[in-house]
Amino acid sequence: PTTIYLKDYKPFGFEVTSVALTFDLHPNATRVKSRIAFAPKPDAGGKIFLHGENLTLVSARIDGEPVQPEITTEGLTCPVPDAPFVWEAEVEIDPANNTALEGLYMSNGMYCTQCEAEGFRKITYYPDRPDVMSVFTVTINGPHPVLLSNGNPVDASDGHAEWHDPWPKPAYLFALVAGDLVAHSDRFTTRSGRAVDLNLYVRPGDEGKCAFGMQALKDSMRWDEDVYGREYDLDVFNIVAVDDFNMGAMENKGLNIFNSSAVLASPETATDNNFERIEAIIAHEYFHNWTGNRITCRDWFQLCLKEGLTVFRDSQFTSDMRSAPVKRISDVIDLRARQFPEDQGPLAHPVRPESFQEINNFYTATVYEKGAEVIGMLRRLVGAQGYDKALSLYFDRHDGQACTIEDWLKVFEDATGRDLAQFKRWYSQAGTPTVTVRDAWYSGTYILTFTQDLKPSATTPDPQPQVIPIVTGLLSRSGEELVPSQVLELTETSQSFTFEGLPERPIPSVLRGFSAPVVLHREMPEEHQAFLLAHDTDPFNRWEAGRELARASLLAMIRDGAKPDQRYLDGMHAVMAEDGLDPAYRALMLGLPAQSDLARTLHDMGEVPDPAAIWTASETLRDALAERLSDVLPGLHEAHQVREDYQPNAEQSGRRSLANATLSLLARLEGPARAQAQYDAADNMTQQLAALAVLLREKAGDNALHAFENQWSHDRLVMDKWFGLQVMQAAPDAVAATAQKLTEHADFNWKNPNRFRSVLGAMASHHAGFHHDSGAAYTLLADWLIKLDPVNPQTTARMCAVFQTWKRYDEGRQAMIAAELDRILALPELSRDTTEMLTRIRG
Ligand code: B3K
Ligand code: ZN
Repeated sequence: PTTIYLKDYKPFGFEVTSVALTFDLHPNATRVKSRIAFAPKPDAGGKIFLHGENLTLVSARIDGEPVQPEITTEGLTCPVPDAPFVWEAEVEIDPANNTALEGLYMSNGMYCTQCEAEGFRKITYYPDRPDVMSVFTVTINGPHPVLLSNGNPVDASDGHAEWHDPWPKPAYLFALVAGDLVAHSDRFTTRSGRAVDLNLYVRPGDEGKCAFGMQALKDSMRWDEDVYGREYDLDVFNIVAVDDFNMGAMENKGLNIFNSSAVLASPETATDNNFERIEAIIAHEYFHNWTGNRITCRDWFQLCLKEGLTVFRDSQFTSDMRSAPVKRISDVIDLRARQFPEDQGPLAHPVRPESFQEINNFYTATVYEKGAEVIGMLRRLVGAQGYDKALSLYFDRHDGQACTIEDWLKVFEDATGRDLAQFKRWYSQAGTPTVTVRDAWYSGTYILTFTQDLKPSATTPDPQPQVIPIVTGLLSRSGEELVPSQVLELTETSQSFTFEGLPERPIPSVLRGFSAPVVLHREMPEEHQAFLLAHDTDPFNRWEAGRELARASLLAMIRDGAKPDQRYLDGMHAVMAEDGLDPAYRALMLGLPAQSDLARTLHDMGEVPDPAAIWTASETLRDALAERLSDVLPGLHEAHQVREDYQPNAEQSGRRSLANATLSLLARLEGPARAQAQYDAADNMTQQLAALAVLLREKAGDNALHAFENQWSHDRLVMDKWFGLQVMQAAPDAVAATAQKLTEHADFNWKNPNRFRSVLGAMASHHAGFHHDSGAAYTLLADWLIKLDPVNPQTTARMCAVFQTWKRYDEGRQAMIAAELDRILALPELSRDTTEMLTRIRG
C-alpha cells in the first residue's frame, strides 16, 4: 500500500467551474452521467487525472468528441486541451452489491450515499479531493416517491427530481437519497428572515421517532445564530435516517444522512443517553454547515480543522442546553476511555497526522476529541473575547475556501496578537503529556512546581515542551477560595509559580475543568483529594477528587491486597447526602474509573495489569460502596423517582440516572426484587434497560430477557440494545460464550454495522471478558473480523483498534493476540484499511 504525505501536497491543475450529474437509478446497474466544466490552470500540463474506483466506463467525451482515457484501478488519465473544456462521461455502478457502505449503496431498499472521505470516486470519475470545490446540479430518475440531493429543489415530478446547490463544495459533501420514505416536517425562520423547510425522512413505521431530532435541529440552528452568528444558507434542510451506516452521521450539504441510531428516538425505545447523544450529533452535523462545508479542509491531513472545531462547538451547545459540569465530566471520561489509549499506544498520531495509507483510519478520537481539547485550550489562552474575535475573522477571511491548520492559527494570531508557534506543537506532536505537580510553603509564600514530560513515539521521536494551560485555584483549610481560578501557563519543561502573602498553607486545586488533555500526577498527600472531594468549588475537580480516591483505593487493593479506602467511602457518603447537588452529577460520582483505565495506570507504573484482578477489585469496591451507603440508598432511590410524564431533558434524566445508580447498588445488598419491579412497571426504555441490566448482573434476567425480546423483536434499534446488554452484563468467564451464542441468533445480521458492533464491540469493551485468560474472545473477534473484512473494510478496520493496548498485558496474552493478528494479516486479500491498522498495531 502507498503512504501519502502531508509534505507532498500539490494543488490540482484545474478549476472545476460546474458539475451536472444525472442518475438513472437501478439496483444493479445505475447509470451516472456527468458533465463537468474544467478550466486548466497555467501549469496544468496537458492531461488530467480523475479518481474512479469500481466504475464501468460506458462513454467519455471532451467538448463533444469521444476520448479513450487510460484506466487503472484508481482512476483515469486523459489528454486535455489547454483551454477550458467540458468533460462528459457515463458510468455504470452496482449499488445493491456495495456492502462497504461507501459511495452509492442500498439499505433496506433505499438508495443512499456516503462520500467522505474518498467515496465519490465510486460514483463517477472526478477529482475527488477536498480542495476542489464546485457548484453541483443533480438530476435523479427512478421510481421512488422521494428523490433527494444537495441544495435546493428546482424541479420534481413523478420519478424525476432536480436539485441545485449554489454553494461551491468538495465532492465528499455530495449526497443522494432515493426511496419510499416519509417526512416529518417543520419550518425554521433564520434571523435575517429566510424561511427554511426542515424534513426528517424515515422509513414508514418510524414516524413516531422523529419529534426529538427535529427539535434538536431547531435548537441547533438557533444556537449557532446566537452564539456564533451563523445562519443557515439554503431553503431546505433535509435529514435522512439510514439503518446501514458505518458511523454516526454525515454532514452532506443540505442533506445530512444519519445512522438511524443517531437520530431516531421515542421514550419507549430510546434511553436518556440516546436522547442526549442524538441531540449532540444533530447539532454536530448541523454546525458542520459552517465549520466544514462553507469552510472546508485543503486536504485530509487537515481533518481536525473541521472535526476538532465542530466537536468543540457541539460540546459548547450541549453545555448550554444541559449541565456544563456534567458534560465536561462525561467528555473527560470518554477522552480517557478512547483517546488516551490511542495516544499512548501503537496507533498514536498527531491531531494533524503527517502521513496515512487509508484516510478512513484517521477519523479517530485523537483528531476529533483531542482536536476539540486543543481548541478548548486555545480559547482559555486567548480568552472568550479573543476566541470570538478570532472566529469572526475566520469566517470573514476564509468563507468558501479549503483551509489548513496554519490558516486557523493565523486567524488567532492576527485577532489576538498572540504568538502561537509553540502552541502549534499540540497539532504536530503525538502522545499525552504527563504533568507532575508538587508544592512548597515558606512562611507565607506558596510555590507550585510543574514539570511536563512527553514520551517519544514513532511519529514524535523528539518531543518538545508544549504550552499547557493549567487552571488552578487555592483553597483554605476551611474550604474558602484563597486564590480564585487562574490560568497558569506551563511552557517550559519545568516551571514554578509563586503565590505571596497567603494567611495559611493552601490546598491546591489543579487542572480545574480538565483545562488540558494531560495525565496529572500530584505529588501530594492523599488527604488533599479527600478534602477536595468535600470542598472544591470547581465541580470538575470535585468529581476528579472522588475518582482519584477510587483509583488509589483500587490500585492498593490490586497491588497490596488492601481493603477499600475508608476516606473514599466516607467521602461518597457525604456527597450523596448533599441534597443540593445535581442528581446527574451525583450519579457520575458513583462511577468508578474504567477497568481499562486502571490497566493503563498500572502499565504506566511499570506493572503488568491483570484484568481478572482489576475486575475483582472493582466489584469489591462497588460492594463496599453499597454497604457504606446502605443507610442512604433507599431514600435516594425513592426521592429521585420521576413520576411525571417522561421528558428526555437534563432535569428528569439526571433524576433517573441517580435513581438507577442507586438501584444498581441496592441490588448488591438486597437482590433483584426492586429491579424486577422496575422492569415490570417501566414505561420508558431508560427504566426498562436499567432494570434489565441489574437483573442480568444478578443472574435473574432470564424471564425479562425473553419478555424484552418478544416485546421488541420488530424494532432494530431496541434489539441492538438487547444483543449488547447481554454481553456487557456477562461475568468475565461468560463473555466470549455469550457473544458467540448471540452471533448464532437468527437476528444477528452481521452485515449491519450497528448489529455487528452491538455484539462484538460490546465484547471488546468488556475489559475482563475480552482479556479473559482463555483467549476465547480474541479468537472469536478475529474470526469475525476475517469474515467482515471483504464485506465492509471500514467497520472491520475500526474495530481492530480494540487490540491497540495489547502490549500492556502479560506474555501469555500477548502471544495469543499476536497469533490472532498474524492470522488476519496473513489473508491474501486483506483490505488496505485493515492491513494498515493491524500493521501499525502489530508494530
Ligand atoms: N464527517 C463525518 C465522518 C466521515 C467518516 C468517513 N469515514 C461525520 C462527522 O464527523 O460529522
Ligand atoms: Zn464531524
